[in-house]
Amino acid sequence: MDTVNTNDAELQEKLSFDHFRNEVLKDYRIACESRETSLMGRKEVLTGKAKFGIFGDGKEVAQVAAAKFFKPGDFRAGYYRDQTFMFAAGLANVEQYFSQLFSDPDVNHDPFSAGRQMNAHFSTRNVDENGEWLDLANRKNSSSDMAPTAGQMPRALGLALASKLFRNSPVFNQHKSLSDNGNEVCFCTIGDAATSEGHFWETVNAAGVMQVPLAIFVWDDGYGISVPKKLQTTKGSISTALRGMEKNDNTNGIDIYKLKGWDYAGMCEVFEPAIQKIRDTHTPAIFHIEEITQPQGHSTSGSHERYKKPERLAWEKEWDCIKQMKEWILANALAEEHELNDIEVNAKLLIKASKQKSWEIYINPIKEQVNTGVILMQQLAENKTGEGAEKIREMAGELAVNKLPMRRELMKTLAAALDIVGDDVVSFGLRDFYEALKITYANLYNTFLYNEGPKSALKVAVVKPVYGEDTKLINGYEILNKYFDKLFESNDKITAFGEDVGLIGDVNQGFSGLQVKYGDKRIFDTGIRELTIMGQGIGLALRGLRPIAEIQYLDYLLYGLQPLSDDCATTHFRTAGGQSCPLIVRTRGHRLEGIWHSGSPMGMIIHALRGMYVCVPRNMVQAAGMYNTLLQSNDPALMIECLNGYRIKEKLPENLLTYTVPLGIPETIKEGTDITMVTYGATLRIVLEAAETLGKININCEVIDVQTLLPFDINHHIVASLKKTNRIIFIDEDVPGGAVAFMFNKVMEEQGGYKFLDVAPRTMTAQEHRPSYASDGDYFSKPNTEDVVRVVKEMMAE
Ligand SMILES: Cc1ncc(C[n+]2csc(CCOP(=O)(O)OP(=O)(O)O)c2C)c(N)n1
Repeated sequence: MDTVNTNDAELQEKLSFDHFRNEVLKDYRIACESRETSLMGRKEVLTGKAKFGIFGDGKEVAQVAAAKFFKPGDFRAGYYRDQTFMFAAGLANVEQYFSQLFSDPDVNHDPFSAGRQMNAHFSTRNVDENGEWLDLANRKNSSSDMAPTAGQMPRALGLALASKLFRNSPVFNQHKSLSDNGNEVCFCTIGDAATSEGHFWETVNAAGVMQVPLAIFVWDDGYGISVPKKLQTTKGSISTALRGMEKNDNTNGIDIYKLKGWDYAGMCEVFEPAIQKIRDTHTPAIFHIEEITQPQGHSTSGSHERYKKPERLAWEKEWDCIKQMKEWILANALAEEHELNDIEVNAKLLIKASKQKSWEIYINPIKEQVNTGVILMQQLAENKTGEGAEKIREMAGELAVNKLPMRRELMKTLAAALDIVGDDVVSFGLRDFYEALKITYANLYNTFLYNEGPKSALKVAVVKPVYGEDTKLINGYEILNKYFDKLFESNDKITAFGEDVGLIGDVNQGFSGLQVKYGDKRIFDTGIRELTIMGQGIGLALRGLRPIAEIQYLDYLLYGLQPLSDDCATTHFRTAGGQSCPLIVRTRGHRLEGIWHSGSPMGMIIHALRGMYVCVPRNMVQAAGMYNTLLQSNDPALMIECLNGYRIKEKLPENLLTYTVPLGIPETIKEGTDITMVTYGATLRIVLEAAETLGKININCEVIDVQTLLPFDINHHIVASLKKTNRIIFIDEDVPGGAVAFMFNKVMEEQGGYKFLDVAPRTMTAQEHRPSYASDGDYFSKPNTEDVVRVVKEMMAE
C-alpha cells in the first residue's frame, strides 16, 4: 500500500509540475509573440503600411501574469499598452492586432473597432447585431479603449460597481446572464504618468469609499512620453503617494501592492490571492508595477534616446522582462535553453505570417477596386480623344503602379477623371462605379453613431398620453416622482444615483421616498464627483443595467463632459456597433440665478455629444414620455429638465409607463400664419407669452417646441411651417451662435428653408456673458418677452 501511495504522490507531483511548467512556457510563448508583434508593428509603420503605432513591449510579463486570474464575467478597462493581456486572455489574436494597425475597416478583421481606432485600442462586444445583451457573465469582457490618458478610469469604477450592485440587490441579482452574484472583477490598467490626471484620483477615492471590485494595475516605466515621474507624482511613487487611502482593519480604502515588472514568479504569487480577495470582498486594490521598460520608446513618433540617458537605456536592456523571465525559467530548470530558443524562433515566424495575412486581407479588396477603377478609366480614355483622354490614361497608370493604394487615392483619382469627363453621360460606368464606392465607403466609415437597428430610439412606437376625465393638476416634480416610482417597480434594471439623489430623493424631489421603497442599491447618493458619476453610469450601462446618473444642475455637466464626450458618445461608433452604452444622464437647467446656476450652454453640449441624444422637454409630462422612449432603446441620452418647471401644474397621464414622446419630432404648440417661432425648454414659456401679446396686435405667431436637439426635426416639420409663414425666428437662452445657430443651419441648409423666406431670418439668444445675479440680472441677460415682441414686430415691419 505504501508503495502505491508513494507512486500516486509522485505521479501527482509530476502532473502538477508538468502543468506548472506548461503554464510557464505558454506564458513565455505569449510574451515572446507579443514582443515580436511590437517589433514587427513598428516596422510596418516605418515602412509606411500603417499610420502610427503604439506598442506593449516591456509590459509582457506583468500582463501574462495578470491575465492568468482574469475570469469569464470579468471586465477590462485599460489603455493602449495591453496587447499581451488581450492575447493571454484569449480576447485578441495577432492577425486582428495587425488588421487594426492597418486600419482595416472590416469588422471581421478588426473586431475591436473596424479600423475606427488606432492600434491597440481593444474591445469585446456586449450586444449582438440586434442590440440584445450578450451573456456577459460567461465571457471575458473588455470595454473599449480610448486615447485620452486616464479616460478609462471613470468607466472602470462603474464596471466594478456593477458587481457590487448585482451582488447586493436581489432585484439585479436575478440577471444571471449579466453577473454571477457580483463575482466579477474589473481589471483596470494605467500608465504611471497618467495617474497624474484628476480622473485617477477621483476614481481611486470613489472606489475606496464604495468598496468595489476594482484591480488597478499601474504600469510604471518611469516616464510619460519624456516627462519623468519625479515631475508627475508626489514623492515620485504612486503607491507611496496613495498610502493615506490604504485600507486598514476597520476602515474602507484600497489595498496597495508594490511589485517588479520583470518578476514573473513574484507577480503570480501576489496576484492570485490578491485578485481572489478583490473578488470575494470587493475591496479595491492597486498593483504598482515598477521597473517596467519600454524597449522601443513611447510610440512610432519620436525616439526615447532623446530623453533617456545611456545608463537608463542600458538598465532597460538588462532588466527587460522577457530576458529576466528566460533566466528565471533556466535557473529553475523548467526548460532547456534550446526549448526557449525554439519558442522565440516560432514566435517570429508566427508573427511574420500573421502580419502578412492581415495585410493581404486588408489590401486585396482595395486592390480589386483599384483594378476596376483603372480598367474603367482606361476604357474611358480609349473612347475619348485629346488632352483629357491623355490625362485620364496617365492617372490610371499612376494608380495602377501604386503599391500601397488607399481608398482615398482611388476616390481622388476617380473624381479627377470624372471632372475631366464633365457631364458626359457616357462615362463607361466610371460614374456609377464612383457613386457606388461612395456608398460602400460611407458604410465603412460613417455608420454606427447611433443604433440603427431594432434598438434605435427612433423606431420606438409612439403612444399618446391618456388622461382621465377628472384628472387633477399636480406639480411637475410630482409627475416625475410618480413616474419614477412606477418605473422602479416595473423595470428591474433601473438604478439612479448622484448627489443628494438617495436619502432626500434629489434636490427637486423626483426620487423622493423611493430609496426607502426600492433600496439603496437602486437609488443612492454619491460624493460630489460629476466626472466619476458619469463614469459610474457608463460602466453600469456597459454591463447591461439601465442607469440614470444625475448631474445636479446643468452648469456642472462641464465636470462630467469629458467621459460623456470621449467615451459614452463614441462607444457605439468606435466599436462599430459592438458595444452599447444606454446611459441616461438626468439634469435640470435653464433659467435660475447667477453665473453658475443659470447656464444653458446648449451649443457646447450638442456639439460635444454627437452619439448621444439631447432631450429638452418643456415640462415633466414630456420628460417622462422621453424617458419611456429612451428606455426602449440602447442609445445614451442627456435629459435636461426645466428647473423652473417642477412647480408648474400638469395633468398626470394614466398610462404613465407606456406613453412615449418620439425623439426628433417637434410639436406645434400654437398655430399661426405670420411667423414661425422655434424654441424649446424654459424659453418656450416666454415665447408663448410673447405670442399672446403679439396676437393682440394681430400678429399671428406659430410656436414650435423642438423637444429634442439631438436628433433635430427628422421629418422637417419646421420648414413646413415656414412654407406657410415665410418668416422664422429661432430663440433660446444659449450664447449667440450656440444652439440657435445649429437649429438655423438645420432648417436653412438641410431643410432648404431659405427658399421660403420673405424677410431675413433671425436668431435671439442670451447675451454673450454669463447671466448677472438675481431676477434683474436674468431679465437683462436672457431673452425676455419684451425683446421677443420687439424683434418680431421689426420682422413684421420689414
Ligand atoms: C488627456 C491626454 N493628454 C495627453 C495625451 C498625450 N499622451 C499620450 S500618452 C502620454 C504619456 C502617457 O504616459 P503613461 O501614462 O506613463 O503611459 P505609457 O505610455 O508610458 O505607458 C501622453 C502625454 C493624451 N493621450 N491624453
